[in-house]
This record gives sequence, C-alpha cells and structure tokens, in this order.
Amino acid sequence: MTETGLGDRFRMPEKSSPRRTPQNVPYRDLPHLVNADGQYLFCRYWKPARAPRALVFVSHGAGEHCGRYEELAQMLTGLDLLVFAHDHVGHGQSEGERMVVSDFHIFIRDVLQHVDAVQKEQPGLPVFLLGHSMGGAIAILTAAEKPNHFSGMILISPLVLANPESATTFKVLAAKVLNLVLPNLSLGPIDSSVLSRNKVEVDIYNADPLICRAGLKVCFGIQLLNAVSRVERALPRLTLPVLLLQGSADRLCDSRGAYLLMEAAKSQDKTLKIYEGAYHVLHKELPEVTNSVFQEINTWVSQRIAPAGARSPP
Ligand code: XP7
Repeated sequence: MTETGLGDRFRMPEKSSPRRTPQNVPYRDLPHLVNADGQYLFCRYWKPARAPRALVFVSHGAGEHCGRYEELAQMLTGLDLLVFAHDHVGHGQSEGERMVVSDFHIFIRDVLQHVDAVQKEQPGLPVFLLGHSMGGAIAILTAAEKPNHFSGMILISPLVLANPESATTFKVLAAKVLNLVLPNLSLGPIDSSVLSRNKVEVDIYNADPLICRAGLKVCFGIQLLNAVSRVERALPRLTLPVLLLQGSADRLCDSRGAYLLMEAAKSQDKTLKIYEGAYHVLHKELPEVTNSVFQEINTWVSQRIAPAGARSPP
C-alpha cells in the first residue's frame, strides 16, 4: 500500500479497488476505453504485420462479444487492415448490467468514440464497419450519423426488421405496456439451435462463459424495437458501399430485412448475397457457407482499398 503518512483512513482508492470486469479481471491488465458515462469497455486490437491500409471496426451482436470475431479479424489483418472492436455496454468483458442499455444510441455513441480514438492514432486511413445482427443495426446507425465518414460497411444478417412472429402489433403494444410495469421481466433466451446448422458452433456458443444466455429483458426488447424503427428511417441516408450477407432460413433476422435494405439504401455500390438454407450466424455456419462468407468479404474489401504500396507517403 502507498504510504500517505495519514494512516488507514487515507488508503489510495485506485490501489485498493481497481476497476474490474464482470469476470473480476482488473481493467488495468486489459485494453479498454472509458465511455462518456464513465463505464469501462473491453477492447480488442488485431494489428497487421505491415503498415495498415485501412481500419475496420467490428460490431458484435446481442448477448455475444467481440472475441467471437477472432477468425474474421485474422483474415482481415492478412489484407493489412487494422481491426478493432469492443464489447458493447452490458456485454462480454465490458461494464453495465447484462444486456441492458438505457437507450440504443449509447451503442452508437461508444462506437463513434472508439473510431475517433483509433483514427487519431492512425490518421488518413479509410474506415470500414463490419456488423452482425444487432451489431449490424449499430453499424447502420453509426454510418447514417456520419455521412461520408466511412468507406464501406459489411453486414452479416443485420437486424433491420423485427422477426414478424415475435413483433406482431399486439405483442409490440403488450411489450410497451409491460416495459412500464415489469421492465426486467425476461422474454426467454435465444434458442441456440436456430443460430447455426453447424452443431460444433452451437456447442461453442452454449459453452462460452462470456455469452449472456439469460433471457432477453423486456426493456432490452424495447430498445431493439427502437433500433429497428431508427434503422428503417436511416436506410435512405446510406450512401456508402455495402456488402450484405444473409441466410434464407434465418429465423432471428428475417431475410426480408436484407431485401428492404437493398431497396431503401441510396448507396450506388451495394451487393447482396443470399445463402440458401443458411441460418443466422453465417460466419459460424456450415463450412461451405462460412468459407464463402470469408472469401466474399476478402474479395469485396480488397477491391475497395488502395493496393499495397500505393498509398502516398505522409
Ligand atoms: C428482438 C424484441 C427484437 C451470435 C442478435 C448471438 C438476434 C434479435 C443475436 C427481440 C425482442 C424485439 C450469437 C435476436 C436481436 C438481434 C447472435 C431479437 C446475435 N449472433 N439478435 O453469434 O443480435 O430481436 F422485442 Cl427486434
């Protein structure tokens, strides 16, 4: 303990209680940022061996965490991209009540803070967004908030439309009423068997201690519904290049959302690839799907960044 000469009454607060992750690891031992609300967010950085040609922020989905993007990030660093991510508030190794956010915009605000910080370290590089599911909605709203800031966006089964079975007019109304009286009531967990046809990947999901498998709370459902309506209004403001990947048998984010995005986004450069029969987590699906997803992303990004060595020196 640091000696203050004033005895036990003046213990250094930072030394006696360092901020710790929900898993009880001190943040001082981990890459992290402090968001505008003073919450600590766990960060990951995947750096290429050579000078980076572009930056990619990875936005994970509901209940999961950015460690699940290791393989995608490795593939992108192989193209000399600097990949970075954080666990959204209430997720993984970040602070915040599990799967709770007071307003969906907090996720977008934190992404913009992280992007700003990395851009200050690596000025002049194009920035891409990669988002999956709820993380796709976050990416869409982030891009819409900063027109012309991002050079492109990769969306893997993004949340654009609420599942039509679970979001009937009656259920949405019921949820809004319920939110006033029982905001913490659980709507039940995601059925992991609908995530992927790859049983190994479903087992990995079920065994991952950083995944929040508790039921989705009513108040979080409301924020997801808010996100969906904000995404719908944001689509006509999108002008950046978009690569959209979607499974036809996705029961969590309906493929109709992907078609709506293709129709409503103003981007000249937009590509949709539908994987027939595939479920929700395309980057962790059957090998034929996941290999193609990696290949499509690789080719698409390669064609939209300057070739290696073509950048002007500072
Ligand atoms: C709602 C409600 C809505 C992985 C993800 C997890 C899927 C979806 C999951 C629920 C209630 C309104 C592991 C579920 C939101 C988006 C998965 C539920 C990502 N990917 N989802 O690798 O982000 O949506 F009232 Cl809209």
